[in-house]
Amino acid sequence: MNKLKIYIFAFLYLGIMSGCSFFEAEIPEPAFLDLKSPTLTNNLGQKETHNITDVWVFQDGQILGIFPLPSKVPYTASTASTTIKIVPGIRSNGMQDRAALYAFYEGVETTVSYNPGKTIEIPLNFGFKSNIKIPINESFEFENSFSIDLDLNTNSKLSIDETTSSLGNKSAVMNMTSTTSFAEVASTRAILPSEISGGTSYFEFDYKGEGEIAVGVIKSRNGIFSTEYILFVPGKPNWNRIYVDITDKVQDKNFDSYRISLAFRKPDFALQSRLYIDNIKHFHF
Ligand SMILES: [Ca+2]
Ligand SMILES: [Ca+2]
Repeated sequence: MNKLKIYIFAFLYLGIMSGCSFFEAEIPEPAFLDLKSPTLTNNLGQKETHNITDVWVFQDGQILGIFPLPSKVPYTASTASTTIKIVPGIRSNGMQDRAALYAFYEGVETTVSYNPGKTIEIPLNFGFKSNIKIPINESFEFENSFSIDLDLNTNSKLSIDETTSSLGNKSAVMNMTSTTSFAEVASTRAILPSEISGGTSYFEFDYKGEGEIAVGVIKSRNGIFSTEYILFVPGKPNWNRIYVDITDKVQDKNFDSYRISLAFRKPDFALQSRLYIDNIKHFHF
């Protein structure tokens, strides 16, 4: 071992024995952002249901990280104040490992002072971006815009329900029995390629009940219809919101128009089951 190496080892050893105080002196004490449950309000000022699970936190344009809610986020600054931007995040297609910054929700931005050791609460009141399109927006309060019957069985249809809802007073229910164990509906609204500027496209809704809901896109091209299912969503006992990424299915615009299709399937073991849906929204730019 030569002399230089011995010096380096001695230096590191002293550093460890002294608790690395010469390193610690370089690290400023953090302050904290206290982030609690978020709210989501639409452009008419009405509360919306959401499933914002985490936030993407930026400080002066640099990402601090992705944090599950609620969280206490540490930050330091070399100036007396710093700009914090908080962007809502969701789990795309309901998958825990697919954290996505949600392009349709507006984040919050604020300037906070940097007081080491102190905690500042930032209320997370999110909204919708102003430049988004919402071609389908259905809470089943006044009508049912998923009334096209694709399965051709008149006994199965989505009907309005007033016993439960995630938003407002009503939802839609698919009642399934041994003779109606599968049902398929589509949106009355058809979306044209000319309506789409490009970029991300999502379909989201609240659901609960027993069975499975499949979400698909039904495209019309030269008078021929084709349906492609994207995601199969198992029912849950309590209301849950899911975000379905349909960007890949619609961005190439290889259709004259498309609708959203929903298929419902009864669990094999059940004689009868119900699946409820509410607050359906389809977003694109
Ligand atoms: Ca409703
Ligand atoms: Ca039917």
